[in-house]
Amino acid sequence: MAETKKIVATTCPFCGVGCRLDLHLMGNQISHVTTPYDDIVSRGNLCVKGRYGWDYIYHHDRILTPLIRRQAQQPGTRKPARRDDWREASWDEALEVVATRFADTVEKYGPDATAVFCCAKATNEDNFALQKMFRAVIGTNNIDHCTRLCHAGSVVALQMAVGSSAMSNSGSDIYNCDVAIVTGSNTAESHPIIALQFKDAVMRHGVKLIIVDPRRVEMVNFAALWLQQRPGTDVPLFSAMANVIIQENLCDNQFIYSRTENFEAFAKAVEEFTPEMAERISGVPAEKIIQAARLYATAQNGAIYWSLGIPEHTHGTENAFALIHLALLTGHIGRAGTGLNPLRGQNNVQGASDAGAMPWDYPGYQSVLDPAVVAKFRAKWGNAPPPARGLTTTEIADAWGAGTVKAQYVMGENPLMSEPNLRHAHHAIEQLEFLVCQDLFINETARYADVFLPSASWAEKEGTYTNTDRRVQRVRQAFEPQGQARADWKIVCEIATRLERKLGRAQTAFWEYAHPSEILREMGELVPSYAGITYERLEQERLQWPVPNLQSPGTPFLFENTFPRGRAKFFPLVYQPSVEQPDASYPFALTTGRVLYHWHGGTLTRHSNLDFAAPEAFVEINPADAPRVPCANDSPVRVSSRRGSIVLRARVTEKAAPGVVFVPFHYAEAAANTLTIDAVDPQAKIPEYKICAVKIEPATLKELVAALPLGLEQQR
Ligand SMILES: Nc1nc2c(c(=O)[nH]1)N[C@H]1C(S)=C(S)[C@@H](COP(=O)(O)OP(=O)(O)OC[C@H]3O[C@@H](n4cnc5c(=O)[nH]c(N)nc54)[C@H](O)[C@@H]3O)O[C@H]1N2
Ligand SMILES: Nc1nc2c(c(=O)[nH]1)N[C@H]1C(S)=C(S)[C@@H](COP(=O)(O)OP(=O)(O)OC[C@H]3O[C@@H](n4cnc5c(=O)[nH]c(N)nc54)[C@H](O)[C@@H]3O)O[C@H]1N2
Ligand code: SF4
Ligand SMILES: [Mo]
Repeated sequence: MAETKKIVATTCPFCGVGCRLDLHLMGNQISHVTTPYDDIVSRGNLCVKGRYGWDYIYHHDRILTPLIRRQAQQPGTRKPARRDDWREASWDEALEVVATRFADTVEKYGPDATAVFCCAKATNEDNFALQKMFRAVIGTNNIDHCTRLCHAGSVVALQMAVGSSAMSNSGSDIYNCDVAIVTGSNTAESHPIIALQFKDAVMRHGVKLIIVDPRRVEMVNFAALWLQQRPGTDVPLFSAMANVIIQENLCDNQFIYSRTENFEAFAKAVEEFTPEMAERISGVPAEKIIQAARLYATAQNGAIYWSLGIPEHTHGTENAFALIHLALLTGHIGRAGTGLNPLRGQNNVQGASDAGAMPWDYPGYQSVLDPAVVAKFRAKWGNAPPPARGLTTTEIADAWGAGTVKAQYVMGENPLMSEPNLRHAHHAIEQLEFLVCQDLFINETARYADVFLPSASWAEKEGTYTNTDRRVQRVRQAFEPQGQARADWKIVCEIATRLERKLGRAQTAFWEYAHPSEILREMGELVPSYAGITYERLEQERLQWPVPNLQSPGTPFLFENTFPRGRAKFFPLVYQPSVEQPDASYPFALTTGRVLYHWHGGTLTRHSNLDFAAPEAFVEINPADAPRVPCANDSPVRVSSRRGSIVLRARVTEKAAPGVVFVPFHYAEAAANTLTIDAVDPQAKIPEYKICAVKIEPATLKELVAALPLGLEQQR
């Protein structure tokens, strides 16, 4: 019988741009993927990941049966498993083990001896259910996800300065502005379809881009002005722009007077940040800083877009403040074509945060410290933890090592590739008493697990993602889960029910959802900005929150008349250098990040055809620096920091600034996080991924090959 052909409209599972994907199906097989020309997000274009990168869902390494470790693991001697160390189990047995071990931990040590990593790749509904289980059934706020490793500095600064942490405008809003600052963003590789719109806006609509980035990223080719600063010097650089704007009276005084507070203290503090002082620290010529300040301040509509070059520092929160100040000084906020726009990374990191996958907030950024909020959630769910902040991702990993968190639940994250200073992270995870991982693959972290629960992929389940524009979009099931895989929210609800019974909790929290639309409805009842979002509406509309009621058309840009905290607030800043600076022993600054073809720890893309396009790790080094190693293009080198070393190939390129080398963190066999430092921003708790000190020495081909076979293969 001929297979039936059909097309299912869904949302891309990779990045926060959130392009629509039309899956062309032959039975259970996706034959190819397209996107409509009139789609509001993709506008007819997809990058290589959305177009071709989804084939990992059919990879033979995918786990489609629950697994249990044959041998019990003891704290302190927990070892990564090989294939033979697992046995297949029924769902009933695996779920029972997980519920029993968590219930035992809670009874023996209390709820805060458990913790959960939620998943910015899973749906709003998956994450809402998971954080609800930990709050309502277990009773802890030890709930976090990769947002901590990502835009945490931006989130904290925006919350403090304006009272809302999401992007104020949209990616495609670039067409409405005349000048945009784009900083700390390798947009062309990390948000490719937004980058395409930026390029189009430059080439056909006369938009001027001010690119501020230490690397010669592709967007520099489209820049009216490129400021190439030393990593870690954004506070003096952007504060000097503020200084110029005030000195030359390019401020919007009416806006400052009517909508902000603390301007005087800020203006005083910014006096010392002269362009000359910023030049000395950042290496950017004072003249260029002045030019950039004038260009942005005198624009009709000026926008700021940024990504991880800003928050991933020990002073990431201050970096974000320095950008926020520019918008507050000039009044470039609250209109189309303006705003403060942290480009969010994962397909659903905005949604997972909205859904409460965070230790300091219930769903909808309602503080865990507010007794009224706690009472509201307790009334709805029958139980809630006492008003105290839980641990963040980075603190949870430390608590494994300290033995205070004993049972860990990981849904779709890979801390043993994504955390900084991996040697420390490996040591910490060995101390756990119980670890359950729920994923599509046995990634580097799941190799340490006691129980593995196989999740359905995005193509096999229903739900919603919220993209970087705050746009809530449907994920639609194209075919039934393969093997015994189950949707994340279903797995969570099963465990929650069992846990309620074991812990003798009143069975008030309702876990019998028939469909994820019921979970979103519950979220809407608790989160005002989601109140008007329903699956029925999402069939017709692509709503951007806040959507306060069923009549609201959504909100394309925020802060038109007021800020959630009333007046926006200026924060006087001082310059603090990065924790680890290059010196005689470790003479290069290392910055880490992404390439177009790969995704984070590589679990997805290294199981995809995309791996053929970028199969090998590399370190980018400037041609002027290569003789210092010495190395030639493609020759093997050893990169070492005070924490570890890796062997990989040199890529000699002008994309790297002199003195600054770049390593992508996608490759297990040369994991960049072996090198990075685990110092964190004291306010946001985000690690300093964007600068540490390294040395580089020639290595042999033999040493390069010794790092193989690939980390992913070692498990066989
Ligand atoms: N292909 C691909 N795309 C992705 C991802 C992926 O893994 N692969 N991940 C997604 C996720 S979760 C995220 S959060 C985003 C991240 O998106 P990006 O932040 O664009 O990604 P990075 O590669 O980390 O790039 C950081 C940028 O900051 C610059 N930078 C380094 N140090 C500094 C500094 O001190 N100051 C400033 N101003 N800039 C600096 C770097 O040169 C680089 O251009 O990408 C998303 N998109
Ligand atoms: N050196 C360095 N380190 C970094 C960064 C950096 O710039 N430099 N960036 C940081 C940033 S911004 C981020 S966001 C983190 C990312 O860090 P992580 O979130 O730990 O990394 P991912 O590789 O995206 O892990 C996602 C996992 O989810 C699984 N998965 C995918 N879809 C689903 C699903 O629907 N359900 C379930 N249950 N699982 C699923 C995948 O198989 C994979 O194992 O890394 C951080 N680490
Ligand atoms: S830009 Fe992002 S959302 Fe769009 S196709 Fe590429 S990875 Fe997917
Ligand atoms: Mo991220």
